[in-house]
Amino acid sequence: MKQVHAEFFTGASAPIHFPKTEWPEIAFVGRSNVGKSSLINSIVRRKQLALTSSTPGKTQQINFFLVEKSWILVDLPGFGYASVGKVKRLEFSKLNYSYLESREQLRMVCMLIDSRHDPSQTDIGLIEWLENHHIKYTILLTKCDKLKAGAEEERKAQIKGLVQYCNYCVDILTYSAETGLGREQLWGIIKRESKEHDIIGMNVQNAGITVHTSIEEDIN
Ligand SMILES: Nc1nc2c(ncn2[C@@H]2O[C@H](COP(=O)(O)OP(=O)(O)OP(=O)(O)O)[C@@H](O)[C@H]2O)c(=O)[nH]1
Ligand SMILES: [Mg+2]
Repeated sequence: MKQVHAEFFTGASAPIHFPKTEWPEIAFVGRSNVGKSSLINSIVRRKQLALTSSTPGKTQQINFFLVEKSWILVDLPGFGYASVGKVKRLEFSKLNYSYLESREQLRMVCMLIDSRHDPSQTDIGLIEWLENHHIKYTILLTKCDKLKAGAEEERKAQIKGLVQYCNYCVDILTYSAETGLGREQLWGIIKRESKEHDIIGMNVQNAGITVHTSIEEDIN
């Protein structure tokens, strides 16, 4: 399988630091420790591109990773984890919402939910927020390798019921960053959603470099 080129592009702890680029972006949101950074690493087949930790609250700024010099994976801090303290928690959530509300190049959100548990109020609130803001999202049920056989389908059916009247849910995937379950499907969705807009063959200016986007190519 072709090696995926991915590199850290920049980090932002305030909206003023969001990069002024035009590459399409796919953002990863969800509760702290749900597996956002691990999932990003699994997509690009790297162990430590995005830093992960068993202690919640690892990602403390919005990190932008440029993939194949043509689109960006965006790793957001986790929502709603009490141990980082109330002030930090509010700071992260303000930063996250200002990114999600304002980012024109955002093509789709990957909304992560821990497959081992019922969706929390935070998860449901996020889905409602994305719906109200007309932002497309794919739900990824994470850590499926930790479930007993068959349980992932039960969880998927439960989430399907939850979003049955939703308009912006693109798909629901079971995922494991450990085994790679769901990776190929997610690639397909990301490719399609990134392509659906005005970027094919467009020259994108960034930091003095002209990049010819080539997402027609299979990025796997
Ligand atoms: N078994 C298993 N463990 C996982 C999986 N994905 C993540 N983990 C573990 O879950 C923990 C949290 O993963 P992270 O990727 O750091 O989670 P995060 O959502 O980025 O967390 P914050 O940055 O704190 O918001 C780490 O110990 C990972 O090794 C998975 O698919 N399977
Ligand atoms: Mg993280």
